[in-house]
Amino acid sequence: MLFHRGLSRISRNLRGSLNGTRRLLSIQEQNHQSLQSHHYHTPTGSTAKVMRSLAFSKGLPALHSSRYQIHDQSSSISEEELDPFSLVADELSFIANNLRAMVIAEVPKLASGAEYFFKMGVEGKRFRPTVLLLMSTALNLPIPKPPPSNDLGGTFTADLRSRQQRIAEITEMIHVASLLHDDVLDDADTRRGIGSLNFVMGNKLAVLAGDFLLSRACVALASLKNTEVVSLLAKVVEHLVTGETMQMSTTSDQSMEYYMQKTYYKTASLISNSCKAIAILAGQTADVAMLAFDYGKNLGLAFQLIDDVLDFTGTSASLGKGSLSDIRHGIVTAPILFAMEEFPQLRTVVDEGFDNPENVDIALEYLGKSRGIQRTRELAIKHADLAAAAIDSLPESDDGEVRLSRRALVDLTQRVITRTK
Ligand code: GRG
Repeated sequence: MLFHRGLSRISRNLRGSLNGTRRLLSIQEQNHQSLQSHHYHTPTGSTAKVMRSLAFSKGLPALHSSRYQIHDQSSSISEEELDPFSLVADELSFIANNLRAMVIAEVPKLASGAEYFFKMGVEGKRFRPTVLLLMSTALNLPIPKPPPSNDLGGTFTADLRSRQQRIAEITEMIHVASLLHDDVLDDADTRRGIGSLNFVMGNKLAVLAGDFLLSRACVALASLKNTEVVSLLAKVVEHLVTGETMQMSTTSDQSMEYYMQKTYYKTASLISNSCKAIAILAGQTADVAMLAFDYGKNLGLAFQLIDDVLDFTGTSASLGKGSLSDIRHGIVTAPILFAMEEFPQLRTVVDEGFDNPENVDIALEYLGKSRGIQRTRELAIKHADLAAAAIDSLPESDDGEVRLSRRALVDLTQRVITRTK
């Protein structure tokens, strides 16, 4: 029902922007900067393929900063503004209600801990469910072999959307569980503009509430009866723990490669594997599933790289305006790692650690003289472009909703790199 309302909203939007005869979506490549490539251990086969196809068909090093235009035969008109979040607004509130229902617990204290970040007004940006719902529509393609309907206990298409919505719910629950545990580890006192759960109700309850959310996510996951999807999301939890541990282990191996691997585990694994799960539930081919994975992985990496810039700059462009929370916690991120490449003497400061506030000031001074912030932004743009390229490599579709959702996913890659909070 909600889905159908969502679809008619999409159709209305689409009629406005795609009305007329045959149209061609094309990429206007803008960014002509050659960016350094980094290798880290994720299944990057199709990303590499996408990069190669870009190189041959569109000419590297031009990376598409995804300024799309619709060519209406001879004329060319810019597309109207698209709000990815409003395309799935109805479904997002449906999911928010489901989440509140899923975290009801026997013991009142546990219930109030578990529901803490699902209450109205503290739901966060709902970035992950938005991506997953858009991906569900973007992959609404004919499939080679739909599973027999009795495997799922209902008709395939009607059930598919609710199974994909469940992935969005599970993903959000795992995300919130990890935030609760992260705040305990960081001894944080705020989250999403309110007191963090550990600050308000203590560490013990925050850990238990995180465990409880994780267990409810597991129950929901098991109900999907798809072992491949269960394996993907179980792996994500392992990645979250691995990433968090890599971040807290002070190591002399403060390299860009280590940082990107940690970032994949901590931030990008959840969204990339969830995107893949959406494709698998739809019965899509391995190639399509890998493109969905690549989109999520690169979007997640771009998201975190910008997060790391904003930690230094905040909403303004000037250094030191951010919360400086990472560096004060001794966490070395991309801007400092790039600055270290230009000023090797910065390594001594990094190796000493940042318990001494003077070291924070020295590091900021080097960072200001370096291209660290700029190179981090460039790397984020590179990953945002790879995410957009993964969407462009999906099998073509004439379906209006599919095309609009793909545009929205590409639009999100731009929002991620231009965001200021
Ligand atoms: C209990 C599953 C589980 C894991 C425990 C602590 C830990 C292991 C993992 C921490 C992973 C973590 C907190 C990664 C941070 C990812 C990140 C960038 C969060 C910020 O995401 P936003 O900005 O948050 O989307 P909102 O508040 O908008 O949802």
